[in-house]
Amino acid sequence: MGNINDVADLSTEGEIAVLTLNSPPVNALSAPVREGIFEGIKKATADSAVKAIVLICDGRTFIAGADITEFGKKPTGPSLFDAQDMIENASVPVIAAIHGTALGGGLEVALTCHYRVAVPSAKCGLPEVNLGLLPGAGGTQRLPRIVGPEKALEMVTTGQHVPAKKCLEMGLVDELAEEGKLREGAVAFAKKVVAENRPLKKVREMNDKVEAARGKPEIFDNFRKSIARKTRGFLAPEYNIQCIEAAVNKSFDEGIKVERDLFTKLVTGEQSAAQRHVFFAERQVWKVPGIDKDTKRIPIEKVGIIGAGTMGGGISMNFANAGIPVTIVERDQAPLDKGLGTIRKNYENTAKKGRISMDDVEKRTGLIQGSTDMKALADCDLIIEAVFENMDVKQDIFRQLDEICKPGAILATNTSALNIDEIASVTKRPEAVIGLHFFSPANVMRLLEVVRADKTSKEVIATSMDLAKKIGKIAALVGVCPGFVGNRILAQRQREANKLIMEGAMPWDVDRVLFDFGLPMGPFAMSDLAGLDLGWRKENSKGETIRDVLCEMDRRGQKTGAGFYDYDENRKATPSKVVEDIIKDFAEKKQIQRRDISDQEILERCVYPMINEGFKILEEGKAIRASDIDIVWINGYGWPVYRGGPMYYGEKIVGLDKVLAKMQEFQKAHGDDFEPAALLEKAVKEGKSLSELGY
Ligand code: T1G
Repeated sequence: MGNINDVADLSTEGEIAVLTLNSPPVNALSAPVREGIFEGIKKATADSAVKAIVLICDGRTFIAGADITEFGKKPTGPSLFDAQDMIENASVPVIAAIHGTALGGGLEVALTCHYRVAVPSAKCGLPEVNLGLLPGAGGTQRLPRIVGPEKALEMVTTGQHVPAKKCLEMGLVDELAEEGKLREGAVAFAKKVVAENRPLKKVREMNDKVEAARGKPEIFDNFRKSIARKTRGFLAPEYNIQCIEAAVNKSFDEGIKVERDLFTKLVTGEQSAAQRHVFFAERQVWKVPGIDKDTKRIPIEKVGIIGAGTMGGGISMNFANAGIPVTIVERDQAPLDKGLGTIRKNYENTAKKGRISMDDVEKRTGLIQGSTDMKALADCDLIIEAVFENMDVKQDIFRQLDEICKPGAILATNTSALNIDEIASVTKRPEAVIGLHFFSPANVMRLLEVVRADKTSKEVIATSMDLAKKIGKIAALVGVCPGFVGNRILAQRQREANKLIMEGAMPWDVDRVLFDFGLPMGPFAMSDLAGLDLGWRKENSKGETIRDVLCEMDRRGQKTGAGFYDYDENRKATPSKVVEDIIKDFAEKKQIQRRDISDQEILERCVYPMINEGFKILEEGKAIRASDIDIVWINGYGWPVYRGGPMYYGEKIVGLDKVLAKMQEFQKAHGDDFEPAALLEKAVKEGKSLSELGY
């Protein structure tokens, strides 16, 4: 029967037609793929010899959704709905043959097929919520009709990829084919459907499960409560819930109307645009100019960690989780035993939550060995130093590593602040030195800043980026500068937050504004959580800062029941009159005339200097692209993904002209802390975007 178009081929096996799509990388529902389905099904059903049709994909996966790159563009060719109607109303059974990931529009296409067959390794899901969307091609109306409203609520608000075996149990797929034999399995299933004259099972007509939930609003009320905390600020989860509610309380076609209306609101909205930016940014961040698949990689089969403290322990767990043996070195046995004990306790706690088995606990702790002898690191492929922040101590360790470690080993430091070029300069192999800046807790936080030093080789960079992916991190390649990218930008916000509470705001005002903006916690609540005395020494305290005064008063944060806030026995924070008086007193001593400060000014004073610093980082070449900075702040500092990241927010939501104007206004009023970056001025002057300027 031959080619339908460049991405769709129709063939037959006896009375079974096989429509094969092949549109790399993920058979997304681009215009040609939609046309291929529409014309392919049409042609197959027009042939009276065809008794059933198998829809299958070549390449690594079944259809992984709508083509996200087409959003916002004028659609061409048959719509997705046209293609789906062609399938659902076909005169013969259509069987979806699923491998890889049937996601979003891909699963929605499969749900218009009359039957679904999958290989055991396949997964199905409706992850549109992760793009600030909802399944807009009938998924919110068909899924609950198969899996029930409760499971549908969970799937559309988490975007989880459900393994095929579970899909079979839920009725989402009708049969599992042998792994690697999907086509054979699907054709055999199709022949069975024909032989047994099975009906054209239209999911849209399966109403039992939705009708059974009618008149039970508590299903939705309870569900809303259960996800309120983790979906704070997001629009899409609530809209997804409203669609499932419509599936229960309305007819199929009325439900489809609700779905279309809400989908249109989301796809044209600010949040989804930001989340789609982040989707592509998370894929761009791995691409390093000058490094490609031909760049040599150093095999990493054994890792060494120096320091069994909080960071060293957490870092070790990442490698053990990936099955890579780790040797942790500490100067003395006691801190080593303590560190290894903490690692085991962390694993046991995870097992108690049912996320891993006790067998996993034994396997992973079994991969982590301790030693008090640096020579134990001699045969490691990568050594990560994670001791306290002191240049002399770190340089001494790197001199030793230079002597002990085998040629070709990567010597990495977990420093979050010190100059890695200075650390590398004490070794005879600076090309092997790199920064691997993990975030605490290191076994949980997804972000890894990979810090290239002046002499770091491409092999070491390429190997480090690949390794980051292997241990489940998202890595951004950054340059050596104070605070690298994440902390350097954080310092801008911290500085302004401290100035604002002098000028008239209170710590709880600043925290409220940033919390409402979508950050997980404001700077002052964060300091109370971490402990105000982190790095503070009583003997050096001169009472020159609010923090000094609070620590001297033993208000050291949550752990002492008081810090910037007062805390009750449940650690619930309340604004503190004591702190209010201290701040007013401080301002008076510094002859600062306090004034009313609006929430808008608090937000702009805290956020715009962050964006401006991002511009400086780009112009200095300390980050490859603007979206990498967004990835750092979203994955390391809790910047709300529905605001795209600081650089996206500045350019696409606020507008660079407004950011620049405000920076200039603040510079006049508050000094050169607000001096605009040259690249920001250039972008506004030339009316160019960061990507047009090559960032
Ligand atoms: N559209 C366009 N490009 C896509 C794409 C998509 N849906 N999915 C992946 N790509 C590109 C990606 O940018 C990358 O490109 C390459 O494919 C490999 O991806 C109507 C509205 C499928 C699990 O949300 O989750 O359907 O960087 O690096 O790690 O209701 O991609 O190589 O140039 O991620 O193996 C819903 C999104 C869409 C699934 C594979 N679907 N994709 O992961 O590879 S909305 C999704 C993924 C929708 C309907 C609605 C993953 C993956 P490049 P990759 P991977």
